[in-house]
Amino acid sequence: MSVGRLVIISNRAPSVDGSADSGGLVVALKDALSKNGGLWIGGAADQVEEPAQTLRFHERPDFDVALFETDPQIYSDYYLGYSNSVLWPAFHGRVDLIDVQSRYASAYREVNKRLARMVAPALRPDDQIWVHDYQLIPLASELKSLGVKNRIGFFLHIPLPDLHTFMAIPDWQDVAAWFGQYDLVGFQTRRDLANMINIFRHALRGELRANGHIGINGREVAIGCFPISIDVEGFRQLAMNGAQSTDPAPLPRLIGVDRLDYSKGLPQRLSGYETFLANHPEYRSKVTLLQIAPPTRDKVQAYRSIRAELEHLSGRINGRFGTVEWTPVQYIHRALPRDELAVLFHYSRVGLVTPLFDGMNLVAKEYVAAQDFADPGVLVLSQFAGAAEEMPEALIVNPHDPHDIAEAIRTALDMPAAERIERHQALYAHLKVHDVAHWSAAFLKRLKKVDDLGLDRVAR
Ligand code: ADQ
Repeated sequence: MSVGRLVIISNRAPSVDGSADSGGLVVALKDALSKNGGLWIGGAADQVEEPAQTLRFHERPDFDVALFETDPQIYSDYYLGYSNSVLWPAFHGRVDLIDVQSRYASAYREVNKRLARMVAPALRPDDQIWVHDYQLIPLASELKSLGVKNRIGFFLHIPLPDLHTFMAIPDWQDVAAWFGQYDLVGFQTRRDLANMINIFRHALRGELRANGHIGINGREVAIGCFPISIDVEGFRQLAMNGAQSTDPAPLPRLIGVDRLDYSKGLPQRLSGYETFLANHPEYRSKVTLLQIAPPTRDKVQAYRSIRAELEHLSGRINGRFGTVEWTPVQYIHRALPRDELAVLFHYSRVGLVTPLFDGMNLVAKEYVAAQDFADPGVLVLSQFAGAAEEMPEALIVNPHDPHDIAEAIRTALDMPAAERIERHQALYAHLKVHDVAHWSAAFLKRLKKVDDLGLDRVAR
């Protein structure tokens, strides 16, 4: 059968005029969307007191964008509340940070239900639907209850925790059942995939089939691992072009670039750097750590706390080791343009990517893409970043152990050029093939296969 339009649904839509398309997901999906007159449905940037009851359509030359509006209070309970104060901490293994409020759970269900009511009339029978991320897990269930028959795929950008952590979510069986309503559920890693199988088994008596599908109550759910990536060539070009007109860093530099989020292990990273300076006095005044961490979700208490903790820690390290001429930690808390980031990565001797738990972590891939082939820097990568499954040639660390981080920093700084080149070549060779276009093509191919299989079943 012919493939119809691709319909992407996500919490935030791309800009309606294409002006802010540099984000990875838009770049990744642009080609697939423009091929068959695609549609991207997502939340409007601003909430309004009297939201429209239908989608607002905008035509772009490459694909259409349809926005949905939400009331500010409901949006806050859905987005900051259930999505980012229940699901985000639970899925990142921080059950201590879950903030259970019944109005959060009902807003989450309500937004998904409303969205489904707006989306259903806009669909055509041969549309392929691809829903993104944890804000929209119930959407397939809501669409199907409205009679939508299209195949629906889902991709989870964040990690899926183990069964017992998942069970800390109130009504966790409902969340598992929502996943079970998709035709294809995609994850970043084999780790997440194994957790899904276990959760399906316990919550829904799911049975793993030989073809990798899970049988749930007489229907089949395909699951798969599709590690997301970046526009490798594009990012490399940014770095190389920028480097031509920029000077290298005056001292060997360590770099960290993260949204300010407790999952990113920033205090642990700074402790690791502090341990490194304490244990290796010969490096004092010889290196700097540049940490770029723009605040996000700062209406949520846990995010305000992490910011205060980081400011305290960087101040302490600078106070303890700094001199009139040398500042050990430079801490910038705002976003930088991508071309500036690319050059900063290019001229940094060590990339520090040490999350406590992360779906993938694109910074790890950007750092590798931005390196000079002849004199590359070294990636220090947490064993808990999804990226660690694909990047074994990085120096893999336990982000909870400051001594492990400290020793990896020393190893990276002392590493001979031949070893740096060898490790980088292996990392880059993998990355070049497994870029973001590879990711979206793999997911869509699998969704199409599920679609074809499903139609076969009906035909027989
Ligand atoms: P994030 O948690 O946002 O994404 P990440 O994968 O690292 O994490 O992506 C962050 C992006 O924002 C990168 O492209 C990075 O360069 C950029 N960025 C970070 N700090 C910046 C700054 N100061 N200025 C400018 N840009 C900055 C979620 C999941 C991840 C998963 C992605 C994609 O949490 O695990 O890899 O989605 O699926």
